[in-house]
Amino acid sequence: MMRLVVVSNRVTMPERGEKVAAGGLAVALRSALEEHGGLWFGWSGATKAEPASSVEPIRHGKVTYAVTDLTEAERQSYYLGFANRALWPLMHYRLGLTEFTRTDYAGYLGVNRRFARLLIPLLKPDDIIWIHDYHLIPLAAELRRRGVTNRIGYFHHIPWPPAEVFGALPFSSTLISTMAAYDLIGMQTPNDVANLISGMVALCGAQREGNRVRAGQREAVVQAFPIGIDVEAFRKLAVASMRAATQPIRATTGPLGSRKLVIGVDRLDYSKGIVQRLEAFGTFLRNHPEHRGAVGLLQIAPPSRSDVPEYAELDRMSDEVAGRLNAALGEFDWTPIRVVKKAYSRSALAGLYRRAQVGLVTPMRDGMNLVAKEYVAAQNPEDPGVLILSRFAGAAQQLGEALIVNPFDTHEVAEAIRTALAMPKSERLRRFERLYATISSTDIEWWTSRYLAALSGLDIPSGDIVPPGQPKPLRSTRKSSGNAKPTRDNTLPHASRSAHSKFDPVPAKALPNAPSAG
Ligand code: GDG
Repeated sequence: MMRLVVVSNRVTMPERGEKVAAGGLAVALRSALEEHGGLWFGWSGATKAEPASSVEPIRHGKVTYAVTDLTEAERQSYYLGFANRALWPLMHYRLGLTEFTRTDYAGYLGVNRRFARLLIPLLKPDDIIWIHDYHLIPLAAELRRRGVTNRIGYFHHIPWPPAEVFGALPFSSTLISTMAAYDLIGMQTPNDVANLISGMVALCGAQREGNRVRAGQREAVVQAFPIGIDVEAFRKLAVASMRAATQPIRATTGPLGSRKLVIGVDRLDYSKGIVQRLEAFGTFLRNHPEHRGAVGLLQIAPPSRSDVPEYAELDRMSDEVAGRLNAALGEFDWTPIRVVKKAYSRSALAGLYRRAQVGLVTPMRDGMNLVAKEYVAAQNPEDPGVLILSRFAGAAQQLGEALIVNPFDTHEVAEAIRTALAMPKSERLRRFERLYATISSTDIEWWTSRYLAALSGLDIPSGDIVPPGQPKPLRSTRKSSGNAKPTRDNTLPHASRSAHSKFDPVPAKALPNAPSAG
């Protein structure tokens, strides 16, 4: 049985009493690690003066945790700078918000190099390595450069934009070429798969065949694995929360009585379209005054990344827009919009979703959007609410029975709110049943086991590595990862050592050193 090694930007450590959100991605990863016994490596979330040159693994049950602190300069350049001010807006198609500096890029590459150096002594020959998200794009190339031949997979949680957008990033060709160091690249949607593959072809001269893409001496399979949630656990949480009538539920059911509730739940992030959503709700009330006093919007928006200036601006803007609309449209006994900027328990969220007649999920761009799936999971199957979903959320590609809207079109969103509130029960039931069937059959356990089956089941060919400068058509010698049999029990089939040990490491020159800062 191969050991699983998960690498993510942040690692939540049970020993430190850090809580993992129930039903979240961290829980799914932790249970996959517990299933097989495994190692979880990443940033502790803390900073200290000197960079560490080694890590002390800590065992907790069947999982070993290995975390490192960052220096404050690394946190600024790698995390706040390149990851959150350059890659995050760029990947969400927001070129106008993308802030690139060479210092940040150097810091990003530097942390990825240090992660590689720290991880290598902890690796065993048969480990399969699963790296998560945009903070760690060049990590596989750094590991290959140092001779690591293990199977390495990557999952990209956010969108991947077209080459025209990604290509605006300085050093984009170099960065995108490092993706070929992975054996399997998981994306949220087929659209992201197409953008990444065509970006690799356009920006670094990669060759493609179907969902395989080759750059330099390496070949990666790129495939969509839409992430899911723990549907059953979330459904139970919603039922229990309503029964217990916790304080947030009492507050929305008690004094509001028969008033209807529209709910939005998002990290306070410009990709989520919160300001545009508030405007759309205002338009709905202006255009349909018969609903005034009868329905309210509750927007839960816990602050995130408040060290980044664009987030502070969003914080201010959302207060301003909600204040203006409430002043113009509210009554002495009715406030149309409530924006609460704090995190609630998952149980409270689940109960509020179930209480709300409409789930308003209108990101301007989103990798998947788990809130959309949580809203469906939490509904009362006998009297379900209606999901309004942005066509620019990855979830829209699976959840076609939602009311699909363009979040840039305030009028369209306003009309969807009206339609949702007026929707007959028979139609709500019909839509809900299909949505629920979809999220149940593609839940988080399905996602984890399907990805790991694909990564561990890849039949990686050998002996056809093309020397640089001598392109040769790709041969279909690799078994498509799409054929890998999904396993419900997360068993990792044991791939033969010879299958992957024949890979040549990426030559040392493939990933240039960090650009000089400044
Ligand atoms: C990234 C991608 C992709 C929100 N407020 C509270 C709270 N939340 C929870 C939600 C949900 C999670 O946070 C947010 O997940 P999303 O998927 O909506 O968005 P991101 O955080 O941007 O996640 C995204 C995801 O990765 C997974 O691949 O879907 O596209 O951007 O679970 O419920 N949880 C609690 N209190 C809150 O106030 N407890």
